[in-house]
Amino acid sequence: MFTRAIVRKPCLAMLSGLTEANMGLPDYNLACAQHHDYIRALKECGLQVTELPAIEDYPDSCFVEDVALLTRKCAILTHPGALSRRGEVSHIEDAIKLFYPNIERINLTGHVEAGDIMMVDDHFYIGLSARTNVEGATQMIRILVKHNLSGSMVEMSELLHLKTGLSYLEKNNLLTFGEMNTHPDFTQFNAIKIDKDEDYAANSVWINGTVLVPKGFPKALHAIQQLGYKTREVAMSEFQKLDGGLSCLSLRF
Ligand code: CIR
Repeated sequence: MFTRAIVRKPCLAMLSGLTEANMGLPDYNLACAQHHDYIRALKECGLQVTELPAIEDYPDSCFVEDVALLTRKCAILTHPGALSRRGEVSHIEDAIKLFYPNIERINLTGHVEAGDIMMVDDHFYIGLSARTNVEGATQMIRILVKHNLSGSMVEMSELLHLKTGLSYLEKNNLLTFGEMNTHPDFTQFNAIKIDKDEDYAANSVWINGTVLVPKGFPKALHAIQQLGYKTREVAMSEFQKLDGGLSCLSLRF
């Protein structure tokens, strides 16, 4: 179960955020309204939400998930592969230290963005992407093991982040898309394959029995409901334009 979440308000500079989506520029006011509803959804799932202010210096700073990994036992600050995002780390540290007295960190030779990390109980799957390298993943696994957790590296070649194409919904259920549909590391799970025309919904988030699903993907929504989950749709169009999924907008712990 999760009890808390940390989010950061989108900044106006999000219009120059990193993206390969080719979906046009986000509408800032609509993004703020969607972010507000996202926070409401987290609260509906029973979470106490810490809302951090916007930071104009970092266009992608609302995607807080990438700059830290928060586990049951420790917090680990990452070292993002994207140069423009590295300065976000010290800002999230200020918020995290209120909840985790001892904070671990990935040091400079390694790159990790936690959008590449999927938690399954006490095990952490770490995708090797353009943003997370072997050195970063090796450091991450070393830290996890020190805290009696475990980690493994996942080869990938097509997705931005591991969780762009993968979401663990507990009870052995896994949403998969694209290269993750047949990935050998995940054959033990009950895979729910997301169709290509709804790929964005492969990033959905389980919180305390409810699954947050991006709005506008009816087949994915139905498939998740068929598994017996309560669902809550959240409009995400403005964040999708920046390659940002539902999970990226919060740290849940
Ligand atoms: C980026 O490219 O870094 C941001 N525009 C989107 C980050 C999305 N984060 C995630 O998937 N965990």
